Amino acid sequence: MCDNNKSVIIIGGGLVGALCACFLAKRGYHIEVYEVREDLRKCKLQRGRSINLALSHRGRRALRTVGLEEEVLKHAIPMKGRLLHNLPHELSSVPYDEQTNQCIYSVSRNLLNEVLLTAAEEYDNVTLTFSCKLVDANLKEGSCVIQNLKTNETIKAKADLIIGADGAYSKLRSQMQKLPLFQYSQTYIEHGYLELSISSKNGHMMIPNHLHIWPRGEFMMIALPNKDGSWTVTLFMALTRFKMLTGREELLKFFESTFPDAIELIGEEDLVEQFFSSPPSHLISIKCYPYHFENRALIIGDAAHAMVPFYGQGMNCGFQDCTLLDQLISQFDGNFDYVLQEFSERRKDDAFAICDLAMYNYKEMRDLVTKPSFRLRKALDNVLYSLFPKYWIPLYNSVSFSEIRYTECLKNREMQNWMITLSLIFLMLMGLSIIVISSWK
Ligand code: FAD
Ligand code: EGU
Repeated sequence: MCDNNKSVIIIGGGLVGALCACFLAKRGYHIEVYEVREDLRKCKLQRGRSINLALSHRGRRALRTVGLEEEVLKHAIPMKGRLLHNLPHELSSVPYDEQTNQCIYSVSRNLLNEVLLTAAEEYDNVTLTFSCKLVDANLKEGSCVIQNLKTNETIKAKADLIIGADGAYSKLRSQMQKLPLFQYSQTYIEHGYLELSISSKNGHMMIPNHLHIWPRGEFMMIALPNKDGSWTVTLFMALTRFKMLTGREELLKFFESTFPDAIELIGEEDLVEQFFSSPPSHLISIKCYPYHFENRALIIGDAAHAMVPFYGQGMNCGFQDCTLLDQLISQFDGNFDYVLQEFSERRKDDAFAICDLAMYNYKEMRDLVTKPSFRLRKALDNVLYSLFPKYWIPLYNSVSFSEIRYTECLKNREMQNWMITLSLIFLMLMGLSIIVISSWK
């Protein structure tokens, strides 16, 4: 470990905050992490957002760099393809990558968070403080006001750098929003989500090692496997539609017509119980810029770029923030003046691109999944990919299985669209000339 006298405060001991602590601890910075919740390793309550997540290439790279990939993958379940539940009662499997058998992994959010916190705590130069909330920050001074929720005391903490990894509703970002020239935009989408579960008792009815999808246009369900044989199902639906399902009868009627096979999987009683036990959650997409203030403050993860979950990239992208930050610290020899500025410059377009891609997918999913033209495109993508694996990489593939910058993934996609359009025009002209020539004769 190198000797480094600089101090860093990280706000938020969630996935990205805890990982960032590991990255910076390796470099010898003195780190204090403040997390508003209790230590989740001590209170085994499950609450909040998605119980499991899809981990892919970008996230794995970051974990590998801090030496945690193996440990995490031990507890993860590989998903080698999607399994579509189409109506009526038709299942089809669509592998992620037939060429190289790459897969994504289903990991428990809590387990991942535990592994990261424990790894961070193992460094002498890291202290984790729970039940402590950032309530105010003075960016110019590099100080923050932290409230201990147990004792109600507030303290003022100072550091060379304050990193906000405090999620989509970031308090540190709200301080940055007061600065001149700070750009900010947020969108709530019409859809909300609700988590249901398929017990380990029923889990055997699900084809293993897949991400299960029930695509229905206006509605969608996704299920990811858990280590104990159970599955976590996420139902996405317009919030207004959730409101319409007020009683047992309506709910079961809705499921019978929309997700008939899911009733048996979840279990009728469990479905009713789970559905009404908690309100649906909303989904927000946030873009902002810049991510830093002078050499004093930086926001990363959802605090910097919250996205809708329809690409499975939120955490992966946040983990990639840590990789980038680490690379920039190397490149600029730990000079935060350059590191932070460069971070904002380098990350902006990519963060905006993945937010756009995720939002685009939200829209696409609703009307395209069931359309033949969409399937045709998917099939075409795969044929071309198998013919030219280096040159024709389908979009989801470059997003989930490469570290190609998100902006490049998007550009690639646009280029591919052009090539398809041009080929179609070419084919039509060929066809036309054949008709013209043959009628001429
Ligand atoms: P968070 O996980 O929100 O953590 C922020 C932390 O900061 C929390 O622990 C919070 O308690 C703490 N905090 C907040 N305010 C304060 C404060 N004032 N003071 C102190 N602490 C504070 N991503 C994927 O990569 N793959 C997926 O499959 C996937 N699926 C998803 C499904 C759904 C339904 C949703 C909603 C999201 C999904 N995501 C997925 C996105 C992923 O959940 C987020 O991108 C990720 O959790 C971001 O991590 P974070 O650490 O930046 O923020
Ligand atoms: C949504 C909610 C399937 C976890 C996008 C695929 C997601 C995840 C897809 C959630 C879909 C949608 C991709 C991955 C992943 C697919 C992807 C979406 C994980 C284009 C826990 N999405 N998700 N695309 O290809 O690239 O399988 O809650 F249904 S992983 Cl919406 Cl790869």
